[in-house]
Amino acid sequence: MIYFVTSNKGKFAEAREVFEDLVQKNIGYPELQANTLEEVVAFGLVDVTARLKVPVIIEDAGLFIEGLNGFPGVYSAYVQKTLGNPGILKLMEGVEDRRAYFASIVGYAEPGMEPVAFRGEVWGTIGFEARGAMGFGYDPIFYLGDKSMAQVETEEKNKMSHRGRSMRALKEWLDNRQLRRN
Ligand code: ITT
Repeated sequence: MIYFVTSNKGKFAEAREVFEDLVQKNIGYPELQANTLEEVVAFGLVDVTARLKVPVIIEDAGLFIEGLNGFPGVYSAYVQKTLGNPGILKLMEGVEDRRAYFASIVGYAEPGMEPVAFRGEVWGTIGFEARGAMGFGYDPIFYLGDKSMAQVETEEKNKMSHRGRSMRALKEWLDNRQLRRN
């Protein structure tokens, strides 16, 4: 069994499709004001592993918009809460380069081992309007082709998403370690 320390139900539902034995723990951890998602995860894991003496996952994600020089990036959670998707669409008015990517860093640790981290990314574009009611956060304004990520089922989102990729990379690492031990 692995604990996923997160407050975000959407994240948990997606990760749960990759790891069947996952349990959500909404116990919080200090989010460092850092320049990279990797630093946030490394710092968070130190706190979480000090409290939970079991295998744990934490994950930090962000949306990076080319035409806004990578904004909201590490501020994605704060910006989603304050400006929201309407605010981002407004900021994008007149911005020509609408390419954007989501990044996800998943960190894993268990007692007696050095933590490991894996990155996943997906490129798309910021649409001109919000569409769809699935997913969460920035999904309604993030498009892959002519569909937003809020217009596809979790299973389909996972196939190409930043989180699907980072979680599968971790899963592969854990499976390979198991094979090496056998
Ligand atoms: P934690 O408790 O796990 O930290 P969180 O919701 O604060 O949950 P993040 O800091 O990693 O998660 O997320 C940054 C923001 O980006 C947040 O507002 C999310 O809603 C949004 N976000 C993350 N992953 C997303 C995804 O797959 N699709 C759309 N928005 C996403």
